Amino acid sequence: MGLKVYIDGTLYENDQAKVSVFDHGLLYGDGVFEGIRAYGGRIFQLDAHLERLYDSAKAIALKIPLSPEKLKEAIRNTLDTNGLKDAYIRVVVTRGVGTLGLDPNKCSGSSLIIITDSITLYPDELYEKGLEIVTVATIRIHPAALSPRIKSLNYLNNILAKIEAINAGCLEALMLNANGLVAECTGDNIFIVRKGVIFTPPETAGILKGITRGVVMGLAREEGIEVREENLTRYDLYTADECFLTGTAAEIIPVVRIDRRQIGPGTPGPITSRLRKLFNELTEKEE
Ligand code: PXG
Repeated sequence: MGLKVYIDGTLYENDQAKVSVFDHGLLYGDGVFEGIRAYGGRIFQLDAHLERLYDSAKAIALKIPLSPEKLKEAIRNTLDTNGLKDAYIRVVVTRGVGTLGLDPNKCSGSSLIIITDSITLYPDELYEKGLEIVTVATIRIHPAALSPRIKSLNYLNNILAKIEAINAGCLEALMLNANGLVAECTGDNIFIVRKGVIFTPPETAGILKGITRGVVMGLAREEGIEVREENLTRYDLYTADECFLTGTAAEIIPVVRIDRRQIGPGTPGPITSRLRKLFNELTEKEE
């Protein structure tokens, strides 16, 4: 028996977990989602993920059919039914079944899906050796067009960037914003270290406000390391001592080459390694 998938209150066998072709999530990418991890049965940063999910939904005038408390129960129950301890949880809310036409008011009501599975974004060895990324021509979508703060089902902007990166022989893309400033990667936030200070682009650079980003900023500050949210250009990246990415799937991964230029000594830096250790310790204890 495969893993069970929750759809609108019912747990279905994997191969029976289906939605309508008239769901606006499929037809228009009209919906929102979250990617969450569980470590040893503990769901990491659940409240922060749910807050972002409800905010994403609110931003697109989408009603989530359950209260945050009931949604938490449904997530917990799906995870337990599948007997998963270390897992990746995908919560998806779609606009629901509607007519052919954009009008969300013609949809019968939103649908809630919970998938629990595993995820590996990058090969293990890259966490030791470091990742190579490349700046792509696809800019991050302008916040006035569609706010990157919304974790929507429409990921084409990021997918186009990912395709460019892969075509350039890299696993991840660096995306700039419409002003040419550093925004983020396709599924991760970016950080650099320069002279012992950590820098990361501010929300106003047009990024997803990553949960891992927030956790890592907190860990660094607890360690007495200064963290600044400042606009960055590629100059700042090229001249950095260290660079790393953060995300639920990637956790913390060192970056050692950007646009074929070596960053620092070309090996993961000491602050990156320290933060990775602290992050792992946190996931081993935090609910
Ligand atoms: N930026 C973007 C555009 C993202 O999609 C992050 C930053 C990091 O945010 P968190 O909150 O995860 O620290 C994300 C998150 C996947 C996958 O399937 C992608 C993400 C999360 C989980 C899975 O590739 N992206």
